[in-house]
Amino acid sequence: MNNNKATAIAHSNIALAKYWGRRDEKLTLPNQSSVSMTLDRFFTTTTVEFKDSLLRDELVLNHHHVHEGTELKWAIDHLDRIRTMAKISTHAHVRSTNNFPTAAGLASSASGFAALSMAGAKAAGLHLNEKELSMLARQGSGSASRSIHGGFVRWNKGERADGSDSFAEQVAASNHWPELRMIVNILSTRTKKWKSREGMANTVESCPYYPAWVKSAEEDTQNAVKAIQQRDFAILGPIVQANALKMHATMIASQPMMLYWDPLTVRLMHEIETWRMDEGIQAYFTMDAGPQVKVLCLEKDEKELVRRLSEIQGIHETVVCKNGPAARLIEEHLF
Ligand code: 2P0
Repeated sequence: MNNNKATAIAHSNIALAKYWGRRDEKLTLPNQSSVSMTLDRFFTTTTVEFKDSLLRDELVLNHHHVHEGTELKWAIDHLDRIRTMAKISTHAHVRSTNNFPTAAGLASSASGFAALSMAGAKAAGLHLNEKELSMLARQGSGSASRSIHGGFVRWNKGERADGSDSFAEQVAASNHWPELRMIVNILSTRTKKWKSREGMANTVESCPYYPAWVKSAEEDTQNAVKAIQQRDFAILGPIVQANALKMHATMIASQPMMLYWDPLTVRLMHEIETWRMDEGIQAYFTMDAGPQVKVLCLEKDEKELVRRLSEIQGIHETVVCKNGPAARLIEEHLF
């Protein structure tokens, strides 16, 4: 094989209207469409090399060799998908680094599987278009389907059983809304209690509100896309916050309950709500499968929000993100 080594960078994304629940576990087919904003400041860099001399796949994640566990299994499963598509059986050496904490609800699997898909496909000699890459990334991790693109991205749930219509598409470019900000507050860097796919399965199975969430989430995605395209913050903000709360309501009402929030998460929710209701600071919160609070706002309120957040004890780090670019191949390899 020639050119059997490739490196890609993919950015993480935060869903503005979220995905929670699969209709097909194996193919990662969601019960609802979702829409996200790709972030400029959080990304994964991954190098993949297929080598005849390797007896097994090797994974180095954030400078540590991974010898066992779910991360290794998921990476090998994904390499198997790539090998099947490329009709090869060669093992690979994979090195991947995140510039942010892994698995703490900051969408590391989104950027991780998007980067692995792009670098892996290229290293295996495949020539995939964006749609094919998105469908490949989706099978590694649902949200990764969205991290193939920059800007604002909708993942269409699709209808077909084989998943051929379930892929992500850009709905607005990364320069479409330069004033929009996502302020990411890292409250805890410990690994989340429930991996998303287990958590979703638990919700689908046990939450009595799940069907209502699915219906409502689909409408939220449609309305959020319209608001993004019209750059209408007064419409988008409330949809984003309410959508996150509805998703968390289904998590909390599952058996066993899944409460991803820390006390500080709840404190920030109160603060942001008060700042907006009482003082007119246009900010809305969203949380994923972890305690971190992400604040959606416009440039005009960014400085004041960052100042206020810096006065709250217990926040490890506050990172102001803008809309970020698409996944891409780069020439500098990690090894
Ligand atoms: C999202 N999340 O839309 C939702 C909101 C978390 C909460 O997608 O099981 O790592 O690999 O498909 O993509 C995180 O779950 O889950 C996620 P899998 P993924 O961003």
